[in-house]
Amino acid sequence: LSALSSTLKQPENTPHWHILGLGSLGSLSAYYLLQSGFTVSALPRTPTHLVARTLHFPLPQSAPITLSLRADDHGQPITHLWLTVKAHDTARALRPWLPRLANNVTIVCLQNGMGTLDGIDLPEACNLIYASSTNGVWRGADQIHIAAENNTQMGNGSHAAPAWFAPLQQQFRGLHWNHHIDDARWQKLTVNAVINPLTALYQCRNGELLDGGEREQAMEKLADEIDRLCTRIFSRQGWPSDTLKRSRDIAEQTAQNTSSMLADCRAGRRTEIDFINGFLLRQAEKYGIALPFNQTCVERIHKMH
Ligand code: KPL
Repeated sequence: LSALSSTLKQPENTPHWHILGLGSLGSLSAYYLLQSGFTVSALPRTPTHLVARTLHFPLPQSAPITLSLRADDHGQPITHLWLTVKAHDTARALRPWLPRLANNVTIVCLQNGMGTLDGIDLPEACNLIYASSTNGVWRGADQIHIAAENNTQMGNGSHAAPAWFAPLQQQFRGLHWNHHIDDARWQKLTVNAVINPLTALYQCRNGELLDGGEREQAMEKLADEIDRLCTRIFSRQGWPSDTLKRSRDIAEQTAQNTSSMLADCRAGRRTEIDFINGFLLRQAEKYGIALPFNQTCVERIHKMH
């Protein structure tokens, strides 16, 4: 095994990163941050000195790569935080570290769903950068399997990316700065809101939703409600009402995938439904709109765990 360690020398004027959530995307991110020359510490859930993960890349990369990250133990302020915990775990995982966040902390939030940071008291001058990824990565214990490296977009609404972004982009496959990151996040959220609950409820792969029958009708019902809501939310900018088409396209492109929600259900883990369709329901309530089929799907998923 080739080994990469968190003790790589830190070049000048480059931040030290802390990672909260060394699951699949967190581990892949840690690997690319190290490759880019940054130093990285893990913020583990339980006290430990070292966190190890083995990454398996698709062919032609041959040998697995072992990451070994030192757990944070020096108590310095956290200036750059990479946040990759599961949506529903965010508040619990972040709370112990809040007092350590620098006032101008940069947080890269790479999570499924929306509303994960609602109600969390972040420092006043926090630079919140959202990221959205279509990478196919899954985890079995400390083994991380990278099935497909597609696209990861990142942004905070400004045109210019921070200085650390350029070296990271050179290493991180498919990474782009997108100053319209909110559009990308809404596009991903709405596709996840169609594919994820239905694959979990029908216990099927993404492509098996395209059955020309009941499952496709369910996709259409969810997508119609979501488009109705988004048309209201984005009344000024306009909303293309193409959720069904985008969901069908992604279901086709990822036909063999097990969605993250189905994987969570099968593993008996809590799903991210409250931050996907649940988030949409909370928005709908604000606008006085009913989303009955989304509501039913949320309730059914809740019953499953
Ligand atoms: O993001 C996904 C997920 O499973 O969470 C999709 C796009 C549905 C791919 O599986």
